[in-house]
Amino acid sequence: MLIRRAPIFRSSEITDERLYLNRRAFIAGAAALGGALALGAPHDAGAEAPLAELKAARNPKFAQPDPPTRYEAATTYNNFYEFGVNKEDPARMAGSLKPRPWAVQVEGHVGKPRTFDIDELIKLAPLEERVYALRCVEAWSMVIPWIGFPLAALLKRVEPTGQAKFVEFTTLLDPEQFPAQKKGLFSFSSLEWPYVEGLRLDEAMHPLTLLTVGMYGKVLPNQNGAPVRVVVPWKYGFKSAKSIVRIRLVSEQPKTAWEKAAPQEYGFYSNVNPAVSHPRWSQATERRITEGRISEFRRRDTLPFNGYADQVASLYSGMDLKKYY
Ligand SMILES: Nc1nc2c(c(=O)[nH]1)N[C@H]1C(S)=C(S)[C@@H](COP(=O)(O)O)O[C@H]1N2
Ligand SMILES: [Mo]
Repeated sequence: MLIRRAPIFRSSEITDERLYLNRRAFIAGAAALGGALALGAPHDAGAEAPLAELKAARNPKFAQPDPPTRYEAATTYNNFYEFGVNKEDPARMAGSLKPRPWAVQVEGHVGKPRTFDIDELIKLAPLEERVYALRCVEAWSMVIPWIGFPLAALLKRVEPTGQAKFVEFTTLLDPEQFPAQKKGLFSFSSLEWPYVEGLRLDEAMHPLTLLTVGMYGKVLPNQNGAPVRVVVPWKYGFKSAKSIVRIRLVSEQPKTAWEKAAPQEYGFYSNVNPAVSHPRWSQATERRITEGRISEFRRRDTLPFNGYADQVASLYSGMDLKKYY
């Protein structure tokens, strides 16, 4: 019999962001008065280095009714388990990640396998800015101006063969850069490393699926997945793998890190679906973390496919989305 790991996302994590951001606001206020360092605010010098600007024209086809999430929230309230399981860990710890030099291997069932240096990869197609909502499985969401180009542009370049049915994404494995990958550092078991995610080929080729290299007019902060990640806006956030080193076209459905950890909780498809609850909490509503004060986070109804149903529902016609969660 398989020994099932304990579920990793704790139910407490789905309600604690108010408290968390209140503490941030308190620290920021204290800093204005007398210096955060004197108060022992957690900061890692490496994560504070100014980021290079990355300009891209906004694509007006991808807009959101809500204003963007404050940059401060989008870069200090993160899930990136390679840096630890707490929301503040990535911003605090991400200075150890070195996003240059960086190579991305694109391989598998393709006519032209190739390794791209990150600086060539960025130039493969025109960069554009798209405002997408990203809905975390923990029932919060953010509105972020991402910068990138459709993943399809990269995939077409390597010429997928008829055997390619799925695309597998693999995050860097390097305990020197990702402290939580060090064995024995944590008393509980987290995910199996490296982080692996996957999409069906048609999902990966869909024009909404963005190969992402920046946000808010800058290159990606380390804690958001530098130097390159995907953003798949109609799926729960964990499908959007960060700090990718390998993209492999395969014939079988990849085994993802979250499925291995808790298959009853995190399915392969993970399309945002208010009608299908997570076993431990509802997915019917979410808190959208926007620009407002903490007290203004609005709970809103979660939309099927996170509001992108018009564009993607047809990918799943005839499929039982309760079964393929
Ligand atoms: N490699 C890796 N990618 C990851 C994660 C992770 O822990 N490791 N967390 C995922 C989850 S759960 C979410 S919600 C998004 C968060 O992206 P953001 O921090 O840029 O908002 O990243 C996803 N990508
Ligand atoms: Mo998430």
